[in-house]
Amino acid sequence: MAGILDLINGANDIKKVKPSDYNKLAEEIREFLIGNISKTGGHLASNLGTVELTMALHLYLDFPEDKLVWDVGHQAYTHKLLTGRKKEFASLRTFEGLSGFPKRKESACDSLDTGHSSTSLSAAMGLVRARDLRGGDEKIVAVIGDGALSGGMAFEALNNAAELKSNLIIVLNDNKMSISENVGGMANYLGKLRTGDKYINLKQTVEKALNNVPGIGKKIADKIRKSKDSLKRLVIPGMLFEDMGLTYIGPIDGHNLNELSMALASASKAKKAVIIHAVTKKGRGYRPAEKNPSYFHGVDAFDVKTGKNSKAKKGATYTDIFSETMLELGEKHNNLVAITAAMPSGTGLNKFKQKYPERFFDVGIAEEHAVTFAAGLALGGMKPVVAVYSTFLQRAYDQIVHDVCLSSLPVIFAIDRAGIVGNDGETHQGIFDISFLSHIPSLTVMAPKNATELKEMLCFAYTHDGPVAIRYPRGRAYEGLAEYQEPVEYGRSEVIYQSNTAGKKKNAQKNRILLLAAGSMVETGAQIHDILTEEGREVTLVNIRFLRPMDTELLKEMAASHGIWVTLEENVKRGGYGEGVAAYLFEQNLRDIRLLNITLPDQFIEQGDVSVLKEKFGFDPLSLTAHIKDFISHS
Ligand SMILES: Cc1ncc(C[n+]2csc(CCOP(=O)(O)OP(=O)(O)O)c2C)c(N)n1
Repeated sequence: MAGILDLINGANDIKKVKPSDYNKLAEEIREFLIGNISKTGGHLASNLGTVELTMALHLYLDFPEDKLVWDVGHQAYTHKLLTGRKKEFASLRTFEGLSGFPKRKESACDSLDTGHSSTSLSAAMGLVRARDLRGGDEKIVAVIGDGALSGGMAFEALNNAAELKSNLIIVLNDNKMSISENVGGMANYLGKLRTGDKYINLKQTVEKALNNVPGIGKKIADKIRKSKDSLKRLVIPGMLFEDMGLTYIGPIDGHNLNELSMALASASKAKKAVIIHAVTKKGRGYRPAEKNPSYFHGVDAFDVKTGKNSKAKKGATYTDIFSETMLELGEKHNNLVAITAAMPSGTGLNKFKQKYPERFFDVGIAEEHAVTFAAGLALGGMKPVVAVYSTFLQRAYDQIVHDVCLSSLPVIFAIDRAGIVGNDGETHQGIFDISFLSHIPSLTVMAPKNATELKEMLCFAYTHDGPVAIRYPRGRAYEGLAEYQEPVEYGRSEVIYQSNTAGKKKNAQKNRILLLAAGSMVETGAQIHDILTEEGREVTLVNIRFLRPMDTELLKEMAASHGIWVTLEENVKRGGYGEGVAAYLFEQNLRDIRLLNITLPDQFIEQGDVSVLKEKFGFDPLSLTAHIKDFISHS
């Protein structure tokens, strides 16, 4: 039997649905989301929490003329459904499939490409100013979660939004959760608002009660109505937003379409920025997700009945190795402290948090603050480890340069998800960090070839007097090459396979191949080495270990014996290790050496399984070997 959701095949179709069917529609949307995400994986809990909110917004707005800006964008699945993308859900987060985030090229109803947190208010402010300059009349709404509101950019935008003299609606989707429990003073403040009485209703109740008091009552009610502020202060604590110059409506029930619609209607009348504080439940309507919203924030495919992940775990990940090593280091050194920007579980710091709660800091979605906070901790005698995903560290570039490296402070950056991360797509790939880190003076940048080496590098970093960044990829930690494990020595690369150079013909040097591989590419380099040596070529494989400083001593040595150099790294070309080697060869006037830089292309990399993407870019060992042979025969 056709359902209500079947009536919705394009933007604004929800307006054809009878109000008496709204609840049924919400139910069908939840069923659809649970069924689909259980097969494709994706962000479940956040999307289950925003069903009614999205419906209310779609009833209020006209697409694509009006603009709806989602913060982070992981909770926009219902928005996708209500704008005619239902059929594409089977391909969610797969290569060339439906994106897990808003994408302008996917739909005219998506007004901003997102994935990183706390950008919505700034972008919406820009849209408002542009509308006003153009003399337009479109509605502009930003939806921001309580977690995203902990990010610095959101505060900067709120500060700026207070100056607005035209309408901007900010829907604060407050579910008490970031990925994990939300933290910090703003979260506490929202908690107070949530548990306080509703302002709108209470104001009306107080006025009504006073009006009923014979004689003096009406006078007091009039007076209170005129001095709105004092009544607000009387009924809810703080009034932080109002004091800043924004209008605050709420808290309202974010699952109640009536309340949401009324709030939107009254917010639309204000010629300023209005915050609608909507309280929602993460995971709403699916018991396992309601019980464990953190786990169901982003999930792989799962069994709907049990909520259990249907894929078996395949051995330790780099995150697991980091997590274990932090426990060991924490036990040995009581000045070791750990910092996360709202990702205790994703970065593997959960165990450290449990064992050393006083030495663990979750600062909220605040990467810039996390880095400068680490600088302060280091100045105070601590050894801080900032555990962060490569893509989110992009936020804190200036803090790394200005606050940590300028003073050469001993801060350790544990950079997870470096390289291609897969299904989250362009916004989440960790493909720029070698470029934006390896030119910073005083910073040491490393990449481990396997699980053991990550541990060794973390131990080395603890002893090093200066900032150290260690980048490692998402997923399974490589266990191979375990027999090749020289101690980590500052600035020194590791020769894994040395080609035989004894008693060879004069011309041998010219054709001898040097593979200079970084991090995850050492495993690939070993496979390429095996194929090429099998074919009778002479190949040396070096695990470069240090992206900065470059081991020029080794390069100098290799220049005398190897005529073909191939660099391998999981980073874009510009600013990568390979370019550094090219500059070295140029500076040393080593023009006879033929150099091939294998990198990811200089472009944003779309979503897809890591293996699919690597194949697309010819990053698998067979394609790379063919590429190298082609280079040799044409250079
Ligand atoms: C700059 C940045 N840091 C970290 C993340 C990872 N991240 C994705 S969603 C999320 C939590 C967002 O919480 P909230 O805004 O409350 O949304 P909810 O999922 O609770 O609806 C985090 C930390 C990110 N997307 N961007």
